[in-house]
Amino acid sequence: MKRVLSGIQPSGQLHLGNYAGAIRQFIDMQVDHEMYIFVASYHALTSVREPKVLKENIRQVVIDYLAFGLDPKKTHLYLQQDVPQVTELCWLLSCVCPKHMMDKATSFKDKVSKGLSASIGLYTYPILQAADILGVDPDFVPVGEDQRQHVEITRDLAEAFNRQYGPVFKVPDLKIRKDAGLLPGVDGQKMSKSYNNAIDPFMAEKPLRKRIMSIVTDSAPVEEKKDPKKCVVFQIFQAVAGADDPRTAQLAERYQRGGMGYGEAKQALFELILQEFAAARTRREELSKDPGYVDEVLRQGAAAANEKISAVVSRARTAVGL
Ligand code: AQP
Repeated sequence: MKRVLSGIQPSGQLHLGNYAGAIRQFIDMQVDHEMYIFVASYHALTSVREPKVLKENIRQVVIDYLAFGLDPKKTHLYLQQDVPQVTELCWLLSCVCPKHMMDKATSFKDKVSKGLSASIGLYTYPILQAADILGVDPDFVPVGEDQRQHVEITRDLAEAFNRQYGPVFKVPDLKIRKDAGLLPGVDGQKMSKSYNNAIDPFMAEKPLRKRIMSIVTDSAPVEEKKDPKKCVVFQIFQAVAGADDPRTAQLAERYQRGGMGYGEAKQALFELILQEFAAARTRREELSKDPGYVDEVLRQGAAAANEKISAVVSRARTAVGL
């Protein structure tokens, strides 16, 4: 069975971009892959400086993973801090990482330009990510489009290490859903936990509707024919329903025909989200009341991940002469 590794930072509430770009792939792949999915808590230290907030975020990401449909019988779910050998692996990889490899990473510049502090942790973040990935010898890394460059850096680092020390790391393949580009947020920029533009499908109905009604649109009048591909409301609808879903084709047709205002499209998106995530919303409430179950899932997930990473770190230590 092919193995899969991916993670999400607990840097805020998960959103439809995380779902469309990453989590939906995890749910599809867990059917016939060996899955390692984690909460990237060390990574979140590059942006979250409030310990209480970080703790709550970490717990919420686990609950949300489970609510969205990750099944602990098929997926090893764990917290990054419960697998601390990733930091040793990160160091071993840092020592074969040329500085220019980090200089070219665009996410550092993007995040600093959006106000994050330019820490060394943020700068070398892709090396820790490479350690997370290479630590479990995965075949595939499913991520959203914005993570493409980071997974390519992981591949480059694995190859650099293998060139120097012999074949220690398996070089994994990137997996990006063909129909999922980068999902825009309510302001039309990349939907992101930290840009205050995200749609959280677990919001209470009233604020959820308000959020959806705030999505930016152009000022085209109701009667005008519209290009669905240029509209953020449609892009989000398509990401939730799926590109091949008849509801997506129907809405596209309404745009193209004219006679539909953006308010109507937003209402359709609101109803779609409530419908698509009804079961997840109920599950999330139940999980919030069962901390013992969540703890046990994490304990078992960490045990499985630690077993894998111990073997990889041991291989890497021997290779470098430690
Ligand atoms: N807008 C998006 N469209 C498609 N995929 C997305 N992902 C994130 N935003 C979108 C995918 O979700 C996974 C989680 O990523 P992460 O938490 O490690 O970091 P990120 O990509 O930086 O996510 P955010 O929400 O933007 O977090 P912050 O605000 O903390 O930077 C990844 O697979 C990502 O591709």
